[in-house]
Amino acid sequence: MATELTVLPTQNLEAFKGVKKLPVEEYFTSGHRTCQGCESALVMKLMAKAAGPRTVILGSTGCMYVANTTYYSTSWVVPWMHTQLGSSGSAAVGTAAGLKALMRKNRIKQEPINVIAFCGDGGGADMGLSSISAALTYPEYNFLILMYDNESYANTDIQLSSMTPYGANTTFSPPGKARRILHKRWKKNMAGMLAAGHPECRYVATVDASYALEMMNRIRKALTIGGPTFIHSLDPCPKGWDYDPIQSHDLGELAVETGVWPLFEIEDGVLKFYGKSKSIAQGRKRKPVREYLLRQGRFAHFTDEDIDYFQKKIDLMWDRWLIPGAVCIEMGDDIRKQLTRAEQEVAAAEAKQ
Ligand SMILES: Cc1ncc(C[n+]2csc(CCOP(=O)(O)OP(=O)(O)O)c2C)c(N)n1
Ligand code: SF4
Repeated sequence: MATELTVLPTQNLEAFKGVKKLPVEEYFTSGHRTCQGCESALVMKLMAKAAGPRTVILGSTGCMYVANTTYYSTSWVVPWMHTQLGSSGSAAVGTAAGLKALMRKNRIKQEPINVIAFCGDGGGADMGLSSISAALTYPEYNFLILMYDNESYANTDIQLSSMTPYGANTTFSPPGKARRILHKRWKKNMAGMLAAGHPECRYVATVDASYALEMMNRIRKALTIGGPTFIHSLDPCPKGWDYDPIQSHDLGELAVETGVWPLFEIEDGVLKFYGKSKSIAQGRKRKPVREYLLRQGRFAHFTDEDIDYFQKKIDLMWDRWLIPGAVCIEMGDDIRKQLTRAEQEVAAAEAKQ
């Protein structure tokens, strides 16, 4: 007889205590054809290691599909399925619902199985945004959507996406004589937007594979918390960002140290910075963005004026946003006054006691 299952339990994936204590098993292994120094491939490897063997992975079209899975060969050791560009959200819900139905009908063993759907920034922040948004409204299914962000449509030769940084040289925005900067839009705030707009989503985080342990532990936390969850990773891409592959790790660190990429997690509506971003939020000096930008060929056409503009935008985020990286809203004067009044009232009440 069929057994009723409402919300499936999740695996209890405790945080890894240190790199020396990591399991040796790999679930995304050799044989893929990504570029040397590809951080997105590293994200796949760390993600699979963090999730462990009882995991189903769904991959949206992009470098991490095309370069990792050729007919009759794959680097995935766990079950894996390709899904259309823009469908990571629907694939995640469909798979989680399918597993639940099979367990309810006793067609497969009842056990917690991780469902992870990944997508690139083109497939996630552009084409697949509506499907991800819809997926994050289903509290009854456990899944993680991971958006690996190499800041372009890398697989089809580095086209501009809504995650491409201001001014970058892409095949859609080459610097020219008439217009040095062709792409003038600022990068979309994906993690903050999804966290703010989806009350059923219990966990949202930003990660960076240069901080591998911290990244894996964010994945483990998302999978343990359960329900619909979302993680956004920033991935240096030697081909699209135009640098020597040996620099990938350094660039990942520089993105955080310059404040360009704040590391944070939002668990049940509570936001915390972590890693180096925590110390930056507490006052640690940020490195100049110049150090990050000028190591990448895609910004080689930048003048001092362009670098200053970029720096000012990053400063604005840290100085004026309600929460740097997450909530791009400033408090209006009225709210500020109200807060000051409330603080004064609390201080006065405390003084009376
Ligand atoms: C609907 C659709 N349009 C276009 C393509 C061609 N295409 C394949 S991969 C890709 C780029 C995907 O970019 P992104 O999601 O950022 O992943 P990345 O390639 O950067 O890893 C495109 C446009 C496709 N497969 N499907
Ligand atoms: S183009 Fe970029 S994302 Fe794609 S495989 Fe190469 S390094 Fe990785």
